[in-house]
Amino acid sequence: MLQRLLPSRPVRLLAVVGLLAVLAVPACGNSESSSSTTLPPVPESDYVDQTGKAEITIQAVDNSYRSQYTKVSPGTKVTFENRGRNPHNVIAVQEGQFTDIPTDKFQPGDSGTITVPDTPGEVPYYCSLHGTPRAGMVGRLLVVADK
Ligand SMILES: [Cu+2]
Repeated sequence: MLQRLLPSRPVRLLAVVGLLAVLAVPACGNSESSSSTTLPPVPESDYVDQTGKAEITIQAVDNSYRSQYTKVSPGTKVTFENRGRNPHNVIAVQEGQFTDIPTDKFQPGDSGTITVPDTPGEVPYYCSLHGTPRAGMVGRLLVVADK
């Protein structure tokens, strides 16, 4: 009787340790994924005000956008001009907010036009050759409703 009970103790201990490990892993994974999708905030005073215009221009140089942060009205057409010596591109961080300007159409001297959404909000973009969605060659449009 005693010999049949003894082996079950270490087995039960292993089961408890295994359960704790399973519970701990998803908690770590969730906090990492949520922080990587949140962009650093940009104060509204950092934005160049270009509201009330149907069309504006933003330059891409090596390696940044000028202006980097631009406030626009809904539906504005934004023309990006590559004034640098290197190829660049303009990629929407949130896929589908506008049609990306690909590298093969944004060589030095090229320009491409996007239309910002009709709804107020932030429209972050970046150059995938010289940045990531969060850092490097990044820019942001702030769409604000007309008064
Ligand atoms: Cu670039």
